Amino acid sequence: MEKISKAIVEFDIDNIKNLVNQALEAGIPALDIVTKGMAKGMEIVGKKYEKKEYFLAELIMAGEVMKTGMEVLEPHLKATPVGRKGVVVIGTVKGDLHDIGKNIVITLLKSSGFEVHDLGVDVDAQRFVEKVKETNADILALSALLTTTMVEMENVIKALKEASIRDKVKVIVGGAPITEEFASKIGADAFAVDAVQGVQKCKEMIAQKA
Ligand code: B1M
Repeated sequence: MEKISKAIVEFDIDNIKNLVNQALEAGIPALDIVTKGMAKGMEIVGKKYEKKEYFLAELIMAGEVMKTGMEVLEPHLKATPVGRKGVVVIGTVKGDLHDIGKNIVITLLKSSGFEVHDLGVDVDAQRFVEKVKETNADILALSALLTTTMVEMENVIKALKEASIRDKVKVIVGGAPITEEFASKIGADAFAVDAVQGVQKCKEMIAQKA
């Protein structure tokens, strides 16, 4: 796992698939490889960026290495979904281009039986509203990684209210700068610290709706 984390920190894109396969062969669960291996590497990259040891180019390279590793892991994260749990619309809010965490959330939601509509990154409030209406979604999941874009989540909730559909859809928010306090301040229904908790909270919200 240390080697995997190091491969992210040192942008070893040529080796990441091998290392991930080795970890799988050693019996390490795919989800642990994501959370205890690759995500740990990303945390180190983030710290190096804060200390100005790394710059934007390094963030991009680390992101590419993580995505390459995820290509190997995704099929292993996909369990056979049992039944249809509910419909989720998900996206990264306006102004924000981070999608690695969101994509992990999507993989786990799908493998738990949710029908997921991914709007991608840099999604404006109106687009979320349109997609929720179009799909009759049970849950709207918003992701933000920047302190400058997390405020956009509140605008999405306002837009849902303006469209008179706030009571028809549960809203869950996640991403590194998001806290429980922030979620309740902006009127979200739930907050998730990571992808596993995100899926758990989505299941709970569907159970409450039923
Ligand atoms: Co960016 N970046 N970045 N970056 N980047 C951070 C977020 C930063 C914390 C780095 C740092 O300074 N330490 C910092 C934000 C500071 C702040 O706002 N306080 C930052 C910055 C400043 C920037 C730029 C402004 C840099 C610049 O241009 N000068 C720029 C902004 C671009 C923009 O968005 N407009 C930028 C750009 C980028 C890249 C594009 C190069 C790249 C992203 C590539 C991509 O996503 N395709 C990138 C990366 C890779 C990072 C770091 C290093 C890693 C993010 C990541 O993928 N983590 C990041 C540092 C860090 O987070 N430590 C950083 C791994 C991932 C698995 O975790 O995304 O947190 P995470 O997702 C988790 C949970 O948060 C949660 O579950 C996920 C899985 O467990 N979760 C949800 C997320 N969404 C959820 C939704 C849910 C539930 C749970 O709903 C149900």
